[in-house]
Amino acid sequence: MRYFFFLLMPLAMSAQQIIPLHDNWSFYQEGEEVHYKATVPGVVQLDLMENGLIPDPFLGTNEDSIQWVERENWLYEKEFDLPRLDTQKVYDLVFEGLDTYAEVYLNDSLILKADNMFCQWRVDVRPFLQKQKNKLCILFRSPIAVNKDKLDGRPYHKTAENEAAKPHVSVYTRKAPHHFGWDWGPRIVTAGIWRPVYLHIWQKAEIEDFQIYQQELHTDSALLMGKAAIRYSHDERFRLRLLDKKSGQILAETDSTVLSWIIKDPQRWWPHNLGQPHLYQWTLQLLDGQTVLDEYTRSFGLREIELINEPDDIGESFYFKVNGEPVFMKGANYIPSDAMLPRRTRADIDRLLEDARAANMNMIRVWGGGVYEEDYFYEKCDELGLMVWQDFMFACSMYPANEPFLSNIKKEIIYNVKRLRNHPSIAIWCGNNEVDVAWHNWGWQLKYFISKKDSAKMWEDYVRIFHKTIPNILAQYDPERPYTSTSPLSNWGKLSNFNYATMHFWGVWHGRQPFSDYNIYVGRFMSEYGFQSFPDWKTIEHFATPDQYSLSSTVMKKHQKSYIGNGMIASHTRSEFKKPKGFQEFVYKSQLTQMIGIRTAIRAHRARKGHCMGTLFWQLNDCWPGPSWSSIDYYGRWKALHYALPELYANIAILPEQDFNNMYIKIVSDELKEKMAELRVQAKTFNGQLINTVTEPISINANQTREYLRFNTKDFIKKHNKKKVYLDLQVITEDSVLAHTLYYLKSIRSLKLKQPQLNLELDKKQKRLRISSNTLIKNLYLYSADTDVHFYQNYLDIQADQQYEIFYEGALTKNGLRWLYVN
Ligand code: BMA
Repeated sequence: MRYFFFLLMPLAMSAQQIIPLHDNWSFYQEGEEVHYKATVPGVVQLDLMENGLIPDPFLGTNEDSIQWVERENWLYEKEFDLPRLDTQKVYDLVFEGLDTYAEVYLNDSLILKADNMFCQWRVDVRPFLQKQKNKLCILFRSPIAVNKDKLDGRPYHKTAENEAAKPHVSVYTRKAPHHFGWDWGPRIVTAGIWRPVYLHIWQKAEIEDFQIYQQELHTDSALLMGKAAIRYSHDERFRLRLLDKKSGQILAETDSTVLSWIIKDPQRWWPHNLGQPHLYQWTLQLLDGQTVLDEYTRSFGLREIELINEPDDIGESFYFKVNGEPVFMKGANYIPSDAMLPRRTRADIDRLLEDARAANMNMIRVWGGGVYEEDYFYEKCDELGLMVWQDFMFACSMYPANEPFLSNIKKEIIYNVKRLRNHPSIAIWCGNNEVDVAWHNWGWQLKYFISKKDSAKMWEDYVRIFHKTIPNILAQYDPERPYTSTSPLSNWGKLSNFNYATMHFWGVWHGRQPFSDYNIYVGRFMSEYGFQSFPDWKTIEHFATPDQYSLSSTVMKKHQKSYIGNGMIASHTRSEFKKPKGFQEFVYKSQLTQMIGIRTAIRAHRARKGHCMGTLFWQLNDCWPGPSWSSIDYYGRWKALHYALPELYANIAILPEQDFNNMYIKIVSDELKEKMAELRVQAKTFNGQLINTVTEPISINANQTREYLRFNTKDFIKKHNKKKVYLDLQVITEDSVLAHTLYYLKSIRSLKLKQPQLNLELDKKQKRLRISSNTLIKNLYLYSADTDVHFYQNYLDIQADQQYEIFYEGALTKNGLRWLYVN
C-alpha cells in the first residue's frame, strides 16, 4: 500500500475576503527625503529603473553602476482604508514573500521582522488596524550590512565562490544564492515585496491546509483520505464536505477533520510522453450550518513515484519508476527566469514550460541556487505532465547550522514542503546543489586555509542540515516522496564513479575535455552537463551596440560570467567549423557547436539506457541576456540546441554510431509497448542522388535501447567520398514517421558542401515558408531582420531531394527575411 500526499490551496472562498494591497506604494532610500512610485510585487532595482534613477543593468556594462543599491536600506510605504472593521473577524496581513530582511510597521507598530525570502509571513493585525488611513511601512535592510559583522572568525562564507563581490554573505542569508552573482548571471542583490501581499479577512474558521493521502491505487478504484487543518478564531467546530468540482457530486462529509472517499476507475497522472497527465479537481468546503465559511479547490493527480537508488552489480542505481514503470528522464536544469523575478508574468511561465514540453522533455530540475517557484509554475507542470526535480535552495557553498539559522531553515523547508507537496509533478526533493561534491573534491580546505577543527564543524553542520533536519521534516510532512541529500552523489573525477547514482559531468567545459568524451563518461543519472553558446542575434543587438560585436569587447566580456567562457566557446567552435566571417556568423556557429556537443551527450546517455536512466542538461533558460549554457535565451528565443531537442528527446529516436568503417544503428524507445516499424537507411549525395537504400522490418523493443542494424559504410556508400555523402535514416510505419535523422560520416568542417541555390517562397497568410535547394544546405538558420519571428523549425539541414514547409509566428516580410548556413 502506498500513500501520497496533496495539499489544497485556496482558490475560491466564501465568507472570506481577500483584499490585495498592491496599489499606491511609494519607496525611498533611508536617509533621503524624496519618495518615488513603487510597483508591488517588485524589487527596489526595478522601481529605481522605472523612476529613471538607475540604468537597465541588463544593457551594456550597466550592471556595475547599480551595485551601490545593495548596500542601502530601502523603505516602502502605503496607506489604505477599510470599508468596515468588524471586531468578530480575523484580519491576517499576508506577505507571500519579503526579500529579505524586512521590518514591517502598521500604524507605527512593529508587527513583523522577516529574515527569509522563501517564507510566507502572516500576522493577525486586527488590534493595529483602523478604518481609515492605515499606514503600512516596510524597512528593507541591506543584506550586506545585516550580515557583514557575522563574518569574523567564521569559515563558511569563504566557500561562496560564486559571489561576485565581497563581503560574501550569501551563506548566512536565506535569499536566492544567485542574486549575489553566478557563472551565468549578474549580481543584483534585490530587496522588496517580491510576492503578493494582501489582507485575508475571515470569521470563525478557515481551512489552513488539506493533505490528501492516496491510500490505495488500483485499476478499478482508488481509496483516498484527507486530513484538514482548521484554524478557529473562537473555539467552535464545523462540518467539512468534499465535492468533485466538475460534477458537484459530494464525495465525503464529516464532523471531524478526516475524510475518506473512493474514486471508481481512477485515471492516473502520467508524464506527458507516456500518457495523459490526468488531474482531478476536488473542493473542500468548511460549513457552518448551510453557510460556506471557507472553500479550497485544487487539481491533483493520482500516481505512484518511486526512486530506485540502491547498490547493484556495478555500483549504485538511480532511476524513477512512475506508476510501476521505469522511466528515463529527459530534460534540463531550470534557473530563475529573471534576475529580477517579480516582473515575470504567468504568460512567461507558460511559454517556457510549454517550450520544455515541446522539446519532448519530461523532467526539469528546479536548481538549488534559485528560488522555490510560485504555485502557478508547478500547477502548469502538473497540467503539462512535466515532472519536477525540486532542489532545496542551497548551492555550491557550505552553510552554518547554528540554532537561529537552523530554525530559520526549518521554517522555510516546512512552509515550502507543505505548499508544494500536493503537486503530482514533483517527483523528488533534493537537499542541495553540489555542496557535498564540492566539499570533498574542490580543495576548499587547502585553498581557504580552513583548519581541521573548522572543517570538522562545517561537515557536521552539513550532516545536520541535509542528512538529519531535512529528511526528518520530510518524514513528517511528505514521507512518500523520494529524497536525495544532494546532486550529484558521485564526482566526475574518476571513470569508475560513473557507476554510482547521480552525476554532474563537467569534464567537458570545466575540465576542457573534447565533446567525444561525452561518449565515454556516461553515469547512471546525468543531472548536469552542459556547454555554452551565445544567445540569439536579436538578443545581442538588444544589450550591445555594434561597436561591441566582438568577443573581446567590454560588453561581451561583462556578459560572460564563466571564468573560461568566451575562450571555451571560441575554441570548440573553431574545432567544429571553419573560421566564421564576422561576429554574427560566430554567434550562429557557437549555437551549432553547443548543439553538437549536447547532441553527442544525449545520444550517448540514451544509447546506454538501463545503465543510465536520466539526462538533464545544464541549462534550460537564462535570467538575463548573455552567453550561457541555456537552450532558450532570456527573451525566450530558441537556440539551435532547443530546435534539435524534439528529435533528440523523442520517445523513439535513432542513435547512429560510427567506428571507423562500421556503422551501428541503435534505436531507443521510451514507449511502454513494443512497436512494429521499418528502419530505412539511405545514402545520398549532397545533390540528392540516391546511392543506396536498406529497408528492414523491425519490432522496436519497449522501454529499451538496442542495435537494429550494422553495416560497413564504405560498402554502403559504394566508393563515394565520405565528405560528399550523408545518411538519411528513418523509422517508419505505414502512416507515420516515428523517427528521422540525418547522419554525416565526416565532421562538418571537412564536408565538401557546395554553394546552394536556395528557393524561398513566403506565404504570409498561412505564415509559412516553402524551401527547396539544388544541393544540401547545412543548418539553414532563418531569421527576421526587422521583426521578432519565431520559426517552429530552424537550423535544419535542407536536402536537395525534398521540399520543406516551415511555419512561423510573428510578422515576417520578404525584405526582412534573412538566413545563414554553413555551406
Ligand atoms: C553547475 C551548476 C551551477 C553552474 C554550472 C556551470 O554545477 O550547478 O552551479 O552554473 O555548473 O558552471
